Amino acid sequence: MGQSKITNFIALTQKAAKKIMETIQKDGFIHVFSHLDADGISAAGIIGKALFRLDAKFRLRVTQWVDEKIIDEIIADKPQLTIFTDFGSNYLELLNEKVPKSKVVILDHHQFANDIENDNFFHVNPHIFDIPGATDVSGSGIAYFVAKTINPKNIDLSPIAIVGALGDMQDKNDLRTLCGLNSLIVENAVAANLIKVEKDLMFFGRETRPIHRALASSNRPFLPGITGEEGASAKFLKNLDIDLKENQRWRSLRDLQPEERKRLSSALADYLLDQGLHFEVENLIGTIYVLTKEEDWTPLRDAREFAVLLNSTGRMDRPSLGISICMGDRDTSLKEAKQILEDYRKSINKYLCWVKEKPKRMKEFENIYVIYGENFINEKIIGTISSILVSTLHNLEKPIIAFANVEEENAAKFSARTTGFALRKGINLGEVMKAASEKFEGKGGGHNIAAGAQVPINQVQNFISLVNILVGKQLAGKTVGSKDNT
Ligand SMILES: [Mn+2]
Repeated sequence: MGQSKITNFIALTQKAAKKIMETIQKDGFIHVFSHLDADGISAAGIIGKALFRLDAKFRLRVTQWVDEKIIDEIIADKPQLTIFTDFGSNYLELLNEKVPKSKVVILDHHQFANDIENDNFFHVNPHIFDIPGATDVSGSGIAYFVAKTINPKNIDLSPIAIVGALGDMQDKNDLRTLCGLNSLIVENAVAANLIKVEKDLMFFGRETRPIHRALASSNRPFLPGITGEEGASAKFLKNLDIDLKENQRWRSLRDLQPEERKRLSSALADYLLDQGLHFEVENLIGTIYVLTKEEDWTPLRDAREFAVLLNSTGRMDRPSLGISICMGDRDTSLKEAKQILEDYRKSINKYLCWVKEKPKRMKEFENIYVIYGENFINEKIIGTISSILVSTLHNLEKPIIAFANVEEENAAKFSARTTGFALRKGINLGEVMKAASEKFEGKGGGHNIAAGAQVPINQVQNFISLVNILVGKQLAGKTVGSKDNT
């Protein structure tokens, strides 16, 4: 990444920071809107804390998207400033029409249509400088750069920006290390003794899950015979002389001695090689971000576990708990959030059982699998369900498309996921979702491996048929573009 790009990007964050400070000096009221995933909640927490420290008058709201209702609210309340974090760039046109440009700050990292006039907004987005917003900086990262300009003390929020980036899965690099602008945030956090960076086994639940459960719940790497089999997993560990418990308490991966860690890593590598899964070996070890000021064995100590906790508060309609934790509450909010995380896991399990209960709920088409979540699966959780199910499919070449209805909007929300295997065969779900949804008065897009779309409920069957056809085209080696949706 070029140095001038970074310099220009940072200059723009400083311009946004200045706008925010000017508003506060005039005692203006500020509305903050943020996205409800882990990154959006982190971003809201960072901006919230920065505003709180300035004694600003402000209000935070977390939503799934920006819509007419939010715009109407801004028009009616006339706040002196509205800040959008982790979304907003794709609503420039809508905002442009109705809200004075000088009263809007957008801190977003999503791709946006570049034919849209954005000069007069305080619009901070890495794509303006050709910095990749999917890997180099997240919504919370941008919020962090702004907060740091407002007050150097806000460097203590750098771990939250790292949590947000990991929540958005920006670690798609060798050894799952954060790169680009994200690595500048990591440098800040390490220098302030708030983050410790380690290389270790990548199984989820490093602080909170018993080791045998961490191994058994792993989909990446997928361990045939161990994934989904806690008993087999415990036996595997016992054969390596690794104790599952210490002083009555279950040991987690963080508790392994260096010697045990080595033994387990090489045994797992051998195991994968024996199964012919040599490509999974590289997924065993990765970069771990430890929040050193957080308590041991809590979900806040490991940045990826922290992100999952935040995500659950958003998905379960309790984002204010996540925001409070980001702003520093380690008391009641944390206690409640832990319960929410449990409830979230239970509802995911409930949905997974529901899908498996009847064949008509998950149908196999020629090129795709479709999950009919309709009115049963919560639309805020549908993405999680497809992410989990995609790794359990018999045919790795077929993407999974899950949908839930959003009755009040008369829309069906689709979440599409596929595998690295299918990507190598030419699948790009972002292109499929965009082309197919636009054909039926919807909207969609995203990444090659994970994408989404929204279409009117009465177009669901047509949309599914077209997705099936377009995926078939990609598997046959053809590209799918916007003109390709007939
Ligand atoms: Mn984001």
